[in-house]
Amino acid sequence: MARKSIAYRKNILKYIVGANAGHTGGCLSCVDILNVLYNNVLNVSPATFASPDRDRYIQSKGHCVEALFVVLADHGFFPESDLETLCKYKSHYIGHPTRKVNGIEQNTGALGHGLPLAVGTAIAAKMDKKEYRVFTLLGDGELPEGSNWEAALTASHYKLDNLCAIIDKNSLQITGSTADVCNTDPLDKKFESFGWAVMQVDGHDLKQLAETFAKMPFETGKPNLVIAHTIKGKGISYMENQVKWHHGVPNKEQYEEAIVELDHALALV
Ligand SMILES: Cc1ncc(C[n+]2csc(CCOP(=O)(O)OP(=O)(O)O)c2C)c(N)n1
Repeated sequence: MARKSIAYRKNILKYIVGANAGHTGGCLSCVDILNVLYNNVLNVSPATFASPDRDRYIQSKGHCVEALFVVLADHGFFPESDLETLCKYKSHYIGHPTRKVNGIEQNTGALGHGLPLAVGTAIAAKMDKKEYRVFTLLGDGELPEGSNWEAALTASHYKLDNLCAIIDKNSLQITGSTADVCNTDPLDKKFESFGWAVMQVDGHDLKQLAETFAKMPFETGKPNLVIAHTIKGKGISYMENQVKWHHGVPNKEQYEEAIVELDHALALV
């Protein structure tokens, strides 16, 4: 799994550089979470994607679709070579999730939509007496959107313990730190007061992430929140915690330097 995370990081950079567009920092902060979800938690595969019993994953921080594309390609939802068309004319592989791409559950990208969609899907599971679970990944910078808080209230009202929201808490958003742009801390206390069961993890610790998801439901009858503490740009020293890499694209030298760093990390696994 650790080797996969590094391979995913290399591919994220490769395809963002090929497209000359993408959300590099936020992809690198959430890719370990996606690794654990797709390789350890979700019962989704190309063969089961049409099944009504599949787990649902909705990526609310849709701008980081490149991380999701790379993981879906690894799982055979489409040939990896499709990603060479990323952000090219007439390609379905655009800069945000669209259901035109196999494996994508919901169109997202306008922040604040993933959690409401996930709540509706989790209510549907309860009404249909289905066992599937619904996961959604949010950025900490999208939490000022009011729709999140309506959804949070609704999730506890309907006792959606089949729902798991994950906040990729890298503490940066598009123009600065989340605390400066619109502070939403303390997230644990806010969600607890909305009736959620909250766990906090190191969002780059694959074992901790897997153990946390295995504990679902954290409390019977309560929606689950995982606050994943992460580093924007994780894995590339010159990108880490730098707001300019929110949608920065590495030039040739920077790309080569990043690959050297990742190959070095691979040799240590
Ligand atoms: C409704 C809406 N407003 C504004 C934007 C523009 N936007 C794109 S990414 C972003 C910052 C998001 O921050 P965060 O969710 O923390 O992303 P991460 O740091 O994880 O990449 C913003 C404001 C948007 N996509 N949707």
